Amino acid sequence: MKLVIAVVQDKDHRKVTDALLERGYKFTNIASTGGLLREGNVTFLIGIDEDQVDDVIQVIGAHSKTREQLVNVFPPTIEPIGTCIPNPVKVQVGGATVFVLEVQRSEKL
Ligand code: 2BA
Repeated sequence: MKLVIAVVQDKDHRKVTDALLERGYKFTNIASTGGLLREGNVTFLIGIDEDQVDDVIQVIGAHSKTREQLVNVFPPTIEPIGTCIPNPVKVQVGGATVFVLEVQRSEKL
């Protein structure tokens, strides 16, 4: 058995959820926050058989868009308070960040 962990942007999580449900996958959604942007995203935990991994990744990828977002980066020099102006920098976010882990044991008690 495998555990797919997929971090999906908030804007895409409904489409990913619907598509996974349509195909009969079981999963858990966890509300999460990106370390860099500190914006909400959704982490899917999907327990599946090994032969379903490629299909799950394809489904997630098909419903996760790449977007550009601006991040405020503060200059490295220490300025007196009030004069520190952040430089907005564009970063590409998504489609989805996916990890596939081996599951040693799974029980439903
Ligand atoms: P965030 O941490 O908010 O990152 C948003 C985007 O900022 C990332 O998009 C990436 O393009 C950029 N970024 C983040 N950290 C960076 C760094 N140290 N250097 C340069 N650029 C950086 P994605 O790669 O599509 O990631 C989207 C979200 O997926 C991330 O949100 C985070 O919540 C999660 N994620 C990405 N990589 C991860 C990892 N290795 N481990 C755990 N979570 C990860």
